[in-house]
Amino acid sequence: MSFNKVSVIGLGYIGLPTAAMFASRKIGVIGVDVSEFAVNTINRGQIHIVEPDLDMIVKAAVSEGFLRATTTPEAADAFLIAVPTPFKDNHQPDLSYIQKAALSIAPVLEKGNLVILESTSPVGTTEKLAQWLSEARPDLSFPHQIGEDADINIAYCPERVLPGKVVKELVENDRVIGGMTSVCSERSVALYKTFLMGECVITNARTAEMAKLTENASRDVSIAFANELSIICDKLNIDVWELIALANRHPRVNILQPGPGVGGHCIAVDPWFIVSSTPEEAKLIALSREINDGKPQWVLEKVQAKLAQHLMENPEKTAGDVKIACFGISFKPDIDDLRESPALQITKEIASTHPGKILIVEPNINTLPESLGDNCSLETLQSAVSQADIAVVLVDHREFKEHAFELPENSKLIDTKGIWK
Ligand code: SAJ
Repeated sequence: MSFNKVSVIGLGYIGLPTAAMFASRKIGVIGVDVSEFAVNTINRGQIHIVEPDLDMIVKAAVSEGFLRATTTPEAADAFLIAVPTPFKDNHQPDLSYIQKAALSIAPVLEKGNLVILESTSPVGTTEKLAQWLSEARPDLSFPHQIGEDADINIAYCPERVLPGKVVKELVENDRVIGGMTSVCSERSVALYKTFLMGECVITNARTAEMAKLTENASRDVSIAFANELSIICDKLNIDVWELIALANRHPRVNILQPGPGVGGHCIAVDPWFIVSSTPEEAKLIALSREINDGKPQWVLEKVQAKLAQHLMENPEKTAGDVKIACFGISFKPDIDDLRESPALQITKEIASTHPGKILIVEPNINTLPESLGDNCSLETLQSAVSQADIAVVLVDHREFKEHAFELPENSKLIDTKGIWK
């Protein structure tokens, strides 16, 4: 059952911290990534992603010789696959990264190896993985062929860590272990228990795949409810934040918070994997995706309406004179991650249509993405507050919540996070 060498395929937001965790328990780890930049950065003891505390752990793991990165897979006792599973234009899952990872490890697989898929995946992907591996290595036997006695063990064990708290949650969260056989599950538990303090809960691979999708779809549906409430309340002239706080005093009600939409690379993507397998049945899940994806457009319409109102009240001005300040462009508070960010999407849209200046406040970054045009500038909080004709709060960063701000007289506020109401 012991694992002397573990290989992690995909050194991104999940793979790298996981590799570092094994290495911190003095297990030799070979990290594999297609990006030479990522591999070189890690081999220097540095990290190419932003995640609190990860830099120290990687630095120690590399300098003590327990973590090494490479672009070509090598033999190991266990392989963990943590590559992206995006969706294609039609919301169908793109499994090509998993397939490529499988084909890349197939030549170095040896009898007795354990292969774990961690990437968020539609139901049935672990079975596909077993099929791809068995086609590439007909000399080895696999669980879908002969069950418990297979040469290679395969399991699906989803990651469930929260970006920004990965190092803590990787160790503390319970882990769902979906082995293709009970031997596959037992070996996976033994591997994770080398660093895990949380519990390992065993199920089958299909249920484990669906569990991961269900967790994120559940959060998406709950946020869609909050977002729908915010639109209803706006029409009925009710403060949605007060309303939710009141309703949440009920012992069995726990409504989440509305916002400018749902971002990130998980919650806005994973529910589509349920919809793609069962399009007729997954009605609420699909509608929730549409409600959350529609929220940025609703915010943009609010900005347009406030702009028109401001121009009516200030007839000496043209639209080019109006400064719009956007507070926050990351996908959620207190991180620098701009991927799939509704706040960035809204800001870009404003910047591409508004003839005046766009003042952007994002305390977690030093330079604006190039995709934002020349009319955008990165400002300090104070500077943007003092100049804004229209202030659009898009992210509830700590810095924004800590102070009460006086916007200039006559300026308009659109607060999608309810912090400056
Ligand atoms: N959001 C709201 N209102 C809320 C909570 C969140 O609008 O009340 C928005 C956020 O602003 C953000 C988006 O939802 O745009 C997603 O943020 P998040 O903090 O809910 O989740 P992620 O994407 O950072 O991480 C999620 C987590 N899943 C769950 O909480 C069920 C995490 O545990 C998963 O590991 C991760 O997805 C993943 O990798 O799948």
